[in-house]
Amino acid sequence: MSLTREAERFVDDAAGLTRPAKVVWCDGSAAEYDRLIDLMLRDGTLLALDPRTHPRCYLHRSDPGDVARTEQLTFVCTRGRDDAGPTNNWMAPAEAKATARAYLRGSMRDRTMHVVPYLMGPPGSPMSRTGVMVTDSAYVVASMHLMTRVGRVAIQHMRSDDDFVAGLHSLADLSPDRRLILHFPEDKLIWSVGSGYGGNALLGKKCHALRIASWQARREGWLAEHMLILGVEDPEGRVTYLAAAMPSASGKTNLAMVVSRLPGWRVWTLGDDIAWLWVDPQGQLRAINPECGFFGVAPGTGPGTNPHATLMVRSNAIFTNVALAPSGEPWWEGLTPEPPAGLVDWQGKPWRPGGGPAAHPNARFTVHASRCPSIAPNWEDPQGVPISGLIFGSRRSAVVPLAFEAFDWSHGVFLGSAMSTETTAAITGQVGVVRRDPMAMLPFCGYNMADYFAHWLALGPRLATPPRIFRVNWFRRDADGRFLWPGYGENVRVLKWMVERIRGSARAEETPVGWVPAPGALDLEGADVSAERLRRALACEPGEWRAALDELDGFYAGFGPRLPAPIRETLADTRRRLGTR
Ligand code: SAT
Ligand code: MN
Repeated sequence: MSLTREAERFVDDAAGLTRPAKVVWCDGSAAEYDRLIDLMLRDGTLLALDPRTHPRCYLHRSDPGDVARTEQLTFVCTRGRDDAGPTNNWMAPAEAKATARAYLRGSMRDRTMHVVPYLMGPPGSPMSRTGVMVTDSAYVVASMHLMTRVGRVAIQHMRSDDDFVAGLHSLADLSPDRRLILHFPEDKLIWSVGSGYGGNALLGKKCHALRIASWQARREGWLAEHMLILGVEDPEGRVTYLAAAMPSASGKTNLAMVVSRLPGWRVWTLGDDIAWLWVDPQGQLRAINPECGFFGVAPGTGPGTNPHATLMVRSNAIFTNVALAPSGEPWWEGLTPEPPAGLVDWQGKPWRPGGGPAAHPNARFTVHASRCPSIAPNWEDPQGVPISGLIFGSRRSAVVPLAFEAFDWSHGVFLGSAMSTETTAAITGQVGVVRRDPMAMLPFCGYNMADYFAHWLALGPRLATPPRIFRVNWFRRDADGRFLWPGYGENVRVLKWMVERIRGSARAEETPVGWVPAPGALDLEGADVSAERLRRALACEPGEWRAALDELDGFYAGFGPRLPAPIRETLADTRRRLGTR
């Protein structure tokens, strides 16, 4: 099946620039996936893991300088600088292309260029979108097979709506000095050169489904968000759908697949990273997951923290930068309490206890969503699922309570805009420093974030019953540095409270920052949490908040007059409620 003429022209131009030895058109078939895997096993890009314990599982060791997203090399290249806004790196489109062209010229010489038509979203959904990416990385193609719908289904969709995002990807020489991740939202175009890492290279993911899609979503009145989607089923079998935004490597995959500790309650998974949300004709917010796979952080994933993920990566998974046991089984910190003897680390070197982590802290697994034991039966419904609650979560050792609820839609948007978080290994740079991360979209919003806040605010009045908006922080610590809340499976208690708030039955207490669960309102039956520790996890300390809001004020100042007035006013209201001392 051939591409549209416009897509073919893009492919020809890309080939003219990069000069591949061969061009291969991908059809998305299982046979094609097998061929790619074979090829990579032969050229050493992949190692086969133990086929008895991990059938059809492979290990990829990346270039050691290419293990995470490189935000400093990621640019939004709008014609006007202000359209990218103060939180994005910006380059003028002509300059960006001229610089990248030098890295791309002839970069696929002696290599195959794979042409990958892909669909983001369930087949047949009016919300789904297509892309065509070209790449010289077989690893990227195989990963796209797991994460997106490749081939015929994409081409059919592309023909029916005559629209696609074009993506040019080349590993080139993998040098960080000649690496650029460029977005041209006005042209629905992505150029990525010099990295084979997930978010930099699987162009359907952050580049398309968040940066370009967020730009389109603003024009067209919907939302492209860095959110998981889950369904909470109560003991009567009623399912309530929630979407939750959290920064990279901060527990989205774990929450999306959480195994309930509460009898009768269970959680269904619909997505773990990206949600596209829109208002239906009845004024109901709905969501689809544009992806069909998971690209999750391996370290910290184990039977205690994420039993479903631990099971789902036992077959048909590609691992990147995990450690390897002599048995041919993959290993990472947190998988088992004790490392197996004779491990080699993520770079293939013999590993000794005390010699640093065996797996890279941002080591990943890539697996198709259908392998997840908790995948919702309706996860591919073209009409998506109705969303009754939105959650903003971040990683803060202080200030932010475990859980609270916004007063209304615009207060919720303010809470999202006010998020900050401690950085993780998912991005190159220092780990553990607090930075602003509104709606967990700092690295992914494809336009001026002030306009993004305005877009969120404008959505509220279009909603018949706006979803409740919640703020969570699983990561608050006591003075000794210990987490106040056990997290993981216990987080379902917080989800239950949210569902009961949505239904109007759970109690909450008003604080200056929002509604916090009232004493006794969080179901602690069977939990190992003292009432005192929970009280501290939920406490709102006015002094801490006042300081945090001063810092927030400085961040908002960067947007100048473009910052929507309701955001500024909600900040002023919050300060008034907190008092002056
Ligand atoms: O950007 S990735 O998709 O590689 C993972 C993440 O950081 O969320
Ligand atoms: Mn993510």
